[in-house]
Amino acid sequence: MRIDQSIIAKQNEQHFDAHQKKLAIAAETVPDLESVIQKLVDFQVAIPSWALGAGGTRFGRFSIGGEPGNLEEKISDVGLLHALNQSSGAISLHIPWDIPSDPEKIKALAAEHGLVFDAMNSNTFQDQPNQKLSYKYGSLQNVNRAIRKQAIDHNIEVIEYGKALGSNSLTVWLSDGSNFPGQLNFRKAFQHTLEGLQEIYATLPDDWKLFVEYKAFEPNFYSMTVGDWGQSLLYAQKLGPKAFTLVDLGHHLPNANIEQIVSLLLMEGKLGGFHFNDSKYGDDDLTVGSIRPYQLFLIFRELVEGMDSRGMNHAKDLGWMIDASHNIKDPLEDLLQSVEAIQIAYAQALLVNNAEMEAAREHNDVVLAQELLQNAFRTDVRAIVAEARLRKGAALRPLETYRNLKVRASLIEERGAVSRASGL
Ligand SMILES: [Mn+2]
Repeated sequence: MRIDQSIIAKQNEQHFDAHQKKLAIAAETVPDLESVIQKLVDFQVAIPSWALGAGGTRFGRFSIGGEPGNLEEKISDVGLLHALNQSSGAISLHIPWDIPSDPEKIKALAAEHGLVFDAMNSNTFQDQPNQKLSYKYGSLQNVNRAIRKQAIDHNIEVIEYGKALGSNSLTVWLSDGSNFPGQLNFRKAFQHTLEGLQEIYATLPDDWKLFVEYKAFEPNFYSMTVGDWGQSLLYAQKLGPKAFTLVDLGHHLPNANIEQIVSLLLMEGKLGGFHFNDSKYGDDDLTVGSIRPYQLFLIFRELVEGMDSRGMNHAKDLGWMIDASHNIKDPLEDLLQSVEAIQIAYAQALLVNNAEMEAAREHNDVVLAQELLQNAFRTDVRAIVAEARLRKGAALRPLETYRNLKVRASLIEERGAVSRASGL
């Protein structure tokens, strides 16, 4: 299924007058409206291939119907999102779930949908059919050199697939760690992992980046070998200038101050990419902005301020991606909600006046500093985000348009009610 731009334009007609009125109100409160709109026009968020089907928990999985069954269908689903919001112009692949049998053909198909390939993801957290050696006791940290070598070779293979598709980054997330005290020598586990990452890093093309993603717990519950931003930063610093830390919002212990982490990583030039989701407890992988929208705003505020202080390009210099899972929602609806939540937080963060904020801080005016943040957070920027979409030929109301066009029903018609996406 494809959505033609003329259909979207037709859907937009009925909302156009109401939109203009809301935008005029927003224009009165936002001094630099055009610049905010332009930044939103430029901003793209990558969609992971594994978020397009229903996700499961340890207890069960409930198919949504019409899920993409192969890489071509996954690309087509991201194409649908991109047609609706013109802000999801990249797809992130996971190997071996998404091995492209004919990279040139896959690249051409993605281009037809206006998509490029974001970071490639390797997988050494589960055993594949016909795999020689098991990752039961870890991959790069493993005490067995042959197992480490297998994991290294896999990552190098993922880089090769990425090169063929025009990607330029590799995200390594390791489930390595231990479940019980005494199981691991922490220093040996770290050293083995570092040596493995060094071998992978050595094969990276010049214009590539290596993202080291950390996670506090799960699947291991006593220790994780890349457990927090300090460990990730340590690896990234030892690896070299092409290695960066990747922050996944769900990968922290409860109540961690993620905005402070982001600020310091940016200061060190070591923040590489971002995985958006939301959570109440742990790695819940819920819709972005559904639980803690103020935290999301505070993170974006540090991102914007930190990138500006280093003269970075908001749209290009960091990897922006959603990493979520959908147990009970239509994944495409969930992703439309997530992209919108990201754009809203980004737009609100752009409204904070840095000079006023710094002046308030210099005077220890705690109250004013808080007011400046909350005034921005409490500004309704939805019409501004919609205007950015409109200028790109996207839907004023993506979710409503998706429902009006009965996209899920068409996908079920096309692929069947029991189709199941590969992945998590
Ligand atoms: Mn992630």
